[in-house]
Amino acid sequence: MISSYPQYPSRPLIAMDGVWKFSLYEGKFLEEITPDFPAEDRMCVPGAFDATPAYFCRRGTAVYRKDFRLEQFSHRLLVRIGGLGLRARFYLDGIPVFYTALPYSAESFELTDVSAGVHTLTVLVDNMFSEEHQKLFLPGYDFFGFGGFYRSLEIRPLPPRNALERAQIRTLDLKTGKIAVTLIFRGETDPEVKCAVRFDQRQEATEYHLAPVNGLATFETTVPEFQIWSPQHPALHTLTVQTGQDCLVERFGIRTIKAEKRKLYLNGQELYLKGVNRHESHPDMGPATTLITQVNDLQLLKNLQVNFIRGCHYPQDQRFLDLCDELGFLVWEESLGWGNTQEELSDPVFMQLQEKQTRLMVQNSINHPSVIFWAFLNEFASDTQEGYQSCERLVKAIREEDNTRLVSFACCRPMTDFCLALCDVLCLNTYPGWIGNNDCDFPEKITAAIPPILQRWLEFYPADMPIIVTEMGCCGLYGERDPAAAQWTEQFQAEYFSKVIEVIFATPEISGLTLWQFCDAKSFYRFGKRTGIRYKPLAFNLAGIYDRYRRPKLVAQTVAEWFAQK
Ligand code: ADA
Repeated sequence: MISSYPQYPSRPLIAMDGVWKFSLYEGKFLEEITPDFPAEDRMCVPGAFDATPAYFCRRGTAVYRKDFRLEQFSHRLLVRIGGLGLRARFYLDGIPVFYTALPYSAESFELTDVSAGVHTLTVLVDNMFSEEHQKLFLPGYDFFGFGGFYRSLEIRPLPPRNALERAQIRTLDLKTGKIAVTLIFRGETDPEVKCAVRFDQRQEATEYHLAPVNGLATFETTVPEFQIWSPQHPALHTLTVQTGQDCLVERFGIRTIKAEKRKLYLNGQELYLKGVNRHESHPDMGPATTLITQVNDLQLLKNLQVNFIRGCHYPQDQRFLDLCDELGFLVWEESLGWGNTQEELSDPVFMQLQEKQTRLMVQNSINHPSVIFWAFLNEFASDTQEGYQSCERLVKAIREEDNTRLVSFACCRPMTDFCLALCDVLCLNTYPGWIGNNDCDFPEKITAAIPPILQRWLEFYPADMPIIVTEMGCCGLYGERDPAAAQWTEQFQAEYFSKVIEVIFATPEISGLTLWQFCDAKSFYRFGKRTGIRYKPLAFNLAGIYDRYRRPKLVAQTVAEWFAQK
């Protein structure tokens, strides 16, 4: 996309971001609207229409329309979608060309034989919940299901043959800088394709004569004057591939990640994860956060002394991952899901879409050194047979796409789960004294209550896998301060976080802690999937260390102090 890797410098950009014609047909499904419906208002792309004042929280199908001009006939145009929700159908000059029901996923499709002149792209974007049509974003997930273009949209011409789609780069050897490169071509290829490969700013190129099989060609090489990527030294390299008519620039880092016994190792060195969960969410923009918000958030995360971000609970924006690569954050990326039940998991369409979006996520983010975990289905029914089958299927799909990262999911059923054994790391969510297990009276007994929980985990789970706490935290209302630390005040929250961090840090068998959560994030309005109205006051999950506008609560100082010590 315009501001993220991979880049295609030889393909002129037809910019589709900006202001589009727009109308919302409230309460209507996409199937009830045709592309000739009027679009009389205006809306921004990227942008979530239901975060804007005029369409706030409204659901239906929006007509988005924009013209673009082609100077000359094009055999192939590639449309790249950065991510949208909840589903959409694209029309070129009134003809349907693409459909997606994968919220947050980066996808692309081709337009063929497009004449010179002005063309109209119409997109019907539907944010209705529907058992039939929207399988992946279910009503009452504890984050809001927004409508619109969450991320950029762009069109570029493709060469007729030998179009370079991606180069997947995997570290083979840290000592020599040896890497494996898989070139992925899009569409037809010649039996032999000549490629010039360059690293970084170098002029000198190595020429390869590749014979793609099913659009794939691989080679191994070493990166000249390579540097190893780490959070302390986030060194990045670029790989430029040039064919007769096309050019692709990928950015990557050389690093390894491994789980062994109870430990994690980054580049062979023991790693402790000090993390937070982060939703892509802002009150004024919903998930269509600007680059400014993303940079600001990363500044705040640096201040918190965080080295790890769990991108909950959907595929991340490529621009955000680029920034994490540059700034040295480690990232957990997961596909879209939340508390999915036995019934949902046994729906073949749900699982087929799960697999599709999970594979796409891996393919899209494969070159980010920041991403060390692939994950899926937050808190699914991992103590059921359906859960086991789903987990097996997704783990297999991920490993087929990429076997160089850790695979797991965040589990909230620590003592009954039987799926984590299929993964690389035991990732557990628990909120002692806050959600569910109210086996302790907060705050007096919390310090004593956590060690037995951890002890039970350690006994239950095999010693050959690391354990991380993927969620722990509690709510605090920004601005509410109380000398006696009443529940829901900032003091209460700070006290809770301090106690849980202290205990987790003191448990040497635990390899990381990901606090719930970075900032308050918009949630369901009137009801929830498994939690009632009273759990999400003001339709926000209020467990943020910062409030929804990123104003620090007292806990921010607490976290920064603890994390600085570790
Ligand atoms: C769960 C879930 C989070 C959030 C949290 C809460 O553990 O994984 O997404 O909803 O509960 O605050 O209720």
